[in-house]
Parts: sequence; structure tokens; C-alpha cells
Amino acid sequence: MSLNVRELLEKKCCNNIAACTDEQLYYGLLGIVKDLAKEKESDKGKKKIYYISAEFLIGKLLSNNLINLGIYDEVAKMLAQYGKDINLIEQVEPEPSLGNGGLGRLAACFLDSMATLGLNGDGIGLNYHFGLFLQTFENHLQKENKNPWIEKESWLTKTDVTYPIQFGGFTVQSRMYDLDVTGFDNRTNKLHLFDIESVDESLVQSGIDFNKEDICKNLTLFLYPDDSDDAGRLLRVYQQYFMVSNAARLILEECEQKGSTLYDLPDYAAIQINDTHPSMVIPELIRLLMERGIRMEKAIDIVSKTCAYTNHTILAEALEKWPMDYLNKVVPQIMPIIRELDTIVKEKFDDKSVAIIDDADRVHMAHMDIHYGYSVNGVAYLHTEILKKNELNNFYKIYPEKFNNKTNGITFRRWLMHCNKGLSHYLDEVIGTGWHKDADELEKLLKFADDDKVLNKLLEIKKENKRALAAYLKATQGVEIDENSIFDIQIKRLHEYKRQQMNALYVIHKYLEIKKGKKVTTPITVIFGAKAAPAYVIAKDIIHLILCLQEIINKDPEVSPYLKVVMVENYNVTKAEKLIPACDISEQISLASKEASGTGNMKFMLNGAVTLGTMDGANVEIADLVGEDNIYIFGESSDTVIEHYEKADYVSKEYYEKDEDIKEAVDFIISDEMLKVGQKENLERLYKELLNKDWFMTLLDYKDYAAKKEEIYKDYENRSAWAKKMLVNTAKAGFFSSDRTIAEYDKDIWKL
Ligand code: 26V
Repeated sequence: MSLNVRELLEKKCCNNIAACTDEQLYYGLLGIVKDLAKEKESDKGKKKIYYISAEFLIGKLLSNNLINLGIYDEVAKMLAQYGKDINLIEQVEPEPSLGNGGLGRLAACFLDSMATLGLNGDGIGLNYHFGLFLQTFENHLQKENKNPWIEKESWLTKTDVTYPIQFGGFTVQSRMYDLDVTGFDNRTNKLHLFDIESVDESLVQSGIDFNKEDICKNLTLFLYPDDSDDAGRLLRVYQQYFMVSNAARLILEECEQKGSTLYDLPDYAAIQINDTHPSMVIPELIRLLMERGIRMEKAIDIVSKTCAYTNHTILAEALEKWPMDYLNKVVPQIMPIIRELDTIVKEKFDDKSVAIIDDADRVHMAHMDIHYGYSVNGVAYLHTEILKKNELNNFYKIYPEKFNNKTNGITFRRWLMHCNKGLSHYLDEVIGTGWHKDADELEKLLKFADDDKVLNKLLEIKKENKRALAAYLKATQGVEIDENSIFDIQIKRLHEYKRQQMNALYVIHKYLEIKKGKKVTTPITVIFGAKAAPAYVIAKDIIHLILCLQEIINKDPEVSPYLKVVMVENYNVTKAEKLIPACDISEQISLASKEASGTGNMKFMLNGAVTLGTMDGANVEIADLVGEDNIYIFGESSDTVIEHYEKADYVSKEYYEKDEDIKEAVDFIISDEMLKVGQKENLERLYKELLNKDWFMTLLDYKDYAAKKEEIYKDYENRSAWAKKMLVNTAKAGFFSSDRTIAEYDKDIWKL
């Protein structure tokens, strides 16, 4: 194969690979990989799964595709013969930022696993030109910038597929672009991204501001942040309908081509609705079936047997409810159908809590999905239980058979084989390569849990990854960190429920202790990475707090040898790939019941980090798998938390007043020292929020958290005992392969 690639590359490089720039080699390889991927395209399989999602956080594609095509090592070796470093070539590729966080990254992992398992499954989404914003820091504040990624030559392939999509009062012409999804040693599937022909990038001048009214030009410019302002909400409805109307047409066309009469649509298609963003596919499909002469009642029946819904959050504010006014304006043609679906529900169930249209004339998208989809799944055991027992209990009582759990997973190709080549190759040596295809084989590692040679090697690999991260942060952000310190990392979207503020409070506590002369045995480096939605004020204040702490602590010669803080700029998939393999302590500290699953927690575990977390999301399953010696659990249980919300009896000030450490750390936020480097407005607002509201109960769990931190730092000192924890975490991570998750979706829901 490499000979082949060498020849092909030479053809593109005038027979002189050594003289080519990294750019030329990147674009050369891009073309070759696209051709190779094409050879593995297949339409095998009568039934296809269509995974519709507003987000696909795919990350860079070159290495991933080379690995999946089985030629990464050979190509790297071949390039090295010409003095070329594949890592530098990879750097040329821009990262498409087509997702906010876990939900989008999950969709990307799922596509990888579908192709790897040989399933006939495509993704459908939107071709956002500027993606989610690019984050920079100025004056210790987050600034948002556009994030362009589409180049003249890119992974996108323009197709002939185009549809007129109608909105209230005007029509736009769509165009489908395709990305190849290579399976690991298997078929190539497609990610279809729809765009508008009339998109106009020049609408965006500086920052991320643009004319929100001009839908014909702006529809596919940006991906919406998950906590957006009102101005953008209407645009989001346009985006959602555009996405699903294109999807519905494509699906019907493909099925008809394969011989479907459309009455038998469920034999040809399963549609997975990824959160409520694609929910309008239900009324849109019904409308299109009726246009093709099928009676409404029958059309509803067909669609109800085709669509399945995944819930990714129980935060009430994240469950989409669109005002009828919006929908009447944007998509008048599906409103009669939505009203009819609502009428049917109201005739059957005399219970306002399960209605589609509520008394305030808002359409509850999730309710439509549950009534008119055949499956409802949560994304981790605890999450699904909470949906059944609490949030969606009234639905569960009506449709117990529809509810099921599918614990999330991650693709081990990207999150181990690609990002941690040192560990990956060593695992091959110790337990063979069977784990590449069957992740459960990682358990073979357990045999070596007391083997000093193996344990030392794991520590050595971790050290090397920490060295690489330190060099990367020095080169990209100019910060110096000690590779011998403990790397304690929290990387995820910024949200109060994820409680980055609790981690920051502990940093303050540690700083003050060191100032008072209480030194630490091993230095600590606390690393954060997070984007805050531009309209989420408190989240941005928390970033400000962390950046001010970074400034104060790292510049303090008394403290910085023992404690450092780093806020990584523009945290994204590429940065995650560097941070995760270097991590010692994985912070998964959400308020119990609030994190549906988490998937970063799985990536860290796989790479031999030890979790410090609450009993929330998939942490519960991690704890179950690794056992209590290999995880650090703290905090109130989800039951207790839910009870606090029900009784409305949590008062943060009580915790502040009764505990000296808490008071000292919280007060520090508005101390003279902080106000010297930070903005009074931001710091005071955050201080007041913690004291008077603290909706996600930071202070409730703070003491327990701080105690666990002390324990985990102390345990880190015993290097061989720690290495054993690392080993057990990697060995037990097999369950979290997205291949397992996708096999379950297929067996229980899609039935391809
Ligand atoms: C919410 C909203 C609200 C309206 C504006 C647009 C928008 C976009 C995204 C979201 C958040 C959706 C929920 C989400 O991201 N859930 C995450 O899903 C992960 C994959 O299942 C899971 O691991 C995380 O725990 C969960 O927070």
C-alpha cells in the first residue's frame, strides 16, 4: 500500500517529496485519502440508519483516515525517509468546529463506529462555514471570533444533490456536501452536510456579529452556542427546519430508489433524532408523505415506526420549546401537522404535562419525539433512570416499552491509537493487537497489575506525554509548566452545573495555604479548557476568575514552584488529543443528576488518568467497573440533590457562613489582590451569584471535594500504587468503546 501512496504522492509532488512543503504534502495526501476512501464506499444493506444531528464535532481528519485505512504507520515511515514529519503535516489541517461539545463529538464517534462495524449508516447535518466561535483571551476575558475551516481543497465533496427549501415567504436552494467516514478496516460511509447556495461569508466582518435577518445569506454561517441569546433563536429554527427538510427529502429519495413504496419506509430507514434539534423531521416527513398521496393517519403511523429519539440533557432550560409565533413565521407548512399531532395527544391523554403544545402556545419538541417516535433513550444508566423516574416519568408511565438506555462511548481509534501512540504501541506489545477490534481485550492488561516492569513503563509513557504537552503549551501559549508536577485537568464546555468554579475555589484555597507556608510535596498544575456561550454571563465570569488566578499564581515566585494554573485557549478536539494522554487526574465534578453522561471521563480513563468525580452520568459506571480503589468519588448523591431541588431548601450562604475555608476562598474573589488584575463587575457578579444563588450547589459539595483532592494528591506520591490505578483504568475502559454503544443501538433500535 505504501508504495502505492508513495507513487501517488510523487505524482502530485513532481517526483520530489523531499522538496515539497508540508502544505503541499497535506493537500496531496488529502486527495489520495479521498480516493482510497471512495474505493470502500458501499450500498450494501437494504435498511439504512440516518443519524441526524445539528452537530458533528469531527476533529481533524487526515490521521484518523490514515489509521482507519490501515496505512498510517507506513505513510509516516515513508514520509520520514524524505525527512518529513507527519505530525507537522497534520498541523496544516484546520479543525472544523461543527459542535459545542459532547453531543457533537458523540455523533462523530458514532459515525466512526457505524462504518467500523460495517453498518449502512450516514450522518446528516449542516455545513456551518464558521462553526462554533474561535476563543481568544484579552484582558483576562473571553473574546469570540469566527472560525473558518472550509478551504478550496478540503475533505468536503460537492454533490449534485440540491433542493428548494421553503420558508414562510421565501425559498432557499440547498446543496449537499459530503465527507467520507472511513471505517477502521471496513466500509466508507458518508456525512452529508447541507448548505445554502446563496451563503455569503462577507456578512461577518469582525468578531461574530452579523445581520441576523438575512436568512438567504446567513443560514449556514454559524453553529449556535448551546446557551444562546434571543436574537439568534429564530435563526436556529430556520437552521433546524432547513436541516430536516433536506434530510427528509434525501431519505425518501434514497428509499424509493431502493424500491420502497414508502408504505414500507421502516424497512428501509431508521432515523435517529440526536437531541431535539432535528425534531421537526417528524412533521416534515409526514407532510412529504402526504404530498406523495399517503393519508395523514397512515403517514403518522409510518413516521412513528421510523423515528427514534435520544435525550442528552435533563436541564429544563436546554429542552427546546419553540413559540408557535416563531414556527408560524418560519415553517407555516408544517403547523397544521403539528397541531393535529397535538390534538391526537390531547384526545388520548387528559394530562397537560404530556401535551405537545402548552398553555403558553409553545411547542415541546421532546414531547413530539416521544409520542411519535418508537424509541426514547438516555445516554448513561443513571441518566436514563432519572428520565424514567423523574423528568419524563409521565411519559414512561404511558410508553414504558419505548424507554431504553444506551451508555455513551468513544472511538478508540482517535482517543487512543491516534492521540496516544506511545501507550497504544505498548499495549500491542503486552496484550497483542486484538483490542483494536475488540475493546474488551484491554482487560488482558489486568494480568500485569503487579508487574513492576509494565507499571514502570506506563509511568514512563505518561511522563513522555506530559513532556509533550508542556512543550506544546510553551509553544502555543508561552506558559511554562513543570512536567514533574501532577497534571490535574478539567476540560469541557463551561457551565455552572459542571462546576469549574468549584475547582477554581480549591485553587484559591491551595494558593492561600502555600502563601501561609504550607507547601505541597509534589507540585500541582491545574489545567482548564472551556468555551463559554457568548450570552452566558456567569460562565464568562468564571473564565475571568480562572484567567485572573492564572495571572496571580503563576507570577508569584513564592507559589508558582508549587502550584500553577493554565487556561488553554480555544479548547477543541485537537487540543483534547494533546491534553488527555498527559492527564493524571480527570476532573468530573458536575452536580450529581446534571451531567447526562460525559464522554471526556471515558477518554481520560482509557488513557490512564484517575477520575476525581461525583456519582453522576457515566462516572457511576466507571466507578462500578474500576472499583473504589481506582476512582475518587465525593459529593452528595443524585437523590439528595433532586430532593434539595424539590424542597428548595439549599441555601449557599449557610455553607459560606459556617465554614472558614469556604468563606476565605469565596471572599478572595473580590479581594484587593484580584481586583488589581481583574474586572470589578465580573468578579463581584460571580461572588454574589455564589453567595446568593449558587443554583448548582457548589458550596454544598466543596468541603468533600477539597478533602478528596488532598487524598488523591497524597496517593499520587506512591508511584507504583498509582501506576496500578492507571493500569486498571485503561484495562476496564473497553466497555466505553463506541463500537459497543453502536452495536447496542443496532440490536435494540435500528435493527439493520
Ligand atoms: C442545548 C441547546 C439549547 C438551545 C440552544 C442550542 C442548544 C445546543 C446544545 C444544547 C446542549 C445539548 C445537550 C448536550 O450537549 N448534552 C451532552 O451530551 C453528551 C453526549 O450524550 C453527554 O455526554 C453530556 O453529558 C451532555 O451534557
